[in-house]
Amino acid sequence: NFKESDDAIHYRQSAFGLIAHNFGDMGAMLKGKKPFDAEVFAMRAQNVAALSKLPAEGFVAGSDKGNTDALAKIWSDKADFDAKMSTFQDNAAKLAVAAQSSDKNAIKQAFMNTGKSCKGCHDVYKKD
Ligand code: ASC
Repeated sequence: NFKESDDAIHYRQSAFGLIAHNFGDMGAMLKGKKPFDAEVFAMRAQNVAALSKLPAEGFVAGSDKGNTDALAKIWSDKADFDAKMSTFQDNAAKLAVAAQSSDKNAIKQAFMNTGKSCKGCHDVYKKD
């Protein structure tokens, strides 16, 4: 229920920005660019899991026009796009669970799976 397609674009970009901030900090911890803080990491993983459910609402029909990197292919291949979005959400949920454990390998694997679902969608549906 957006008034203008610009509002939908702004909404999803805001959600993606929050996801990138949280996910990026987790990556910095896993890459040793900053100390690993399990509590902060788990909080960020929960943020990403919750935030992952937000952007989909912003992909309203016709919102490939305007200030966006979203490709029209999203709407012509909507079922595949939705499936990829759903995979991302599942992976983010699994990452939040893994982050509750102290199994660093499981955490890293879950983080990589989530990152792959970010990139997998960007490669196909985002302007470069
Ligand atoms: C990020 C970010 C993405 C993904 C992607 C993962 O931190 O902003 O778009 O990770 O690069 O491969």
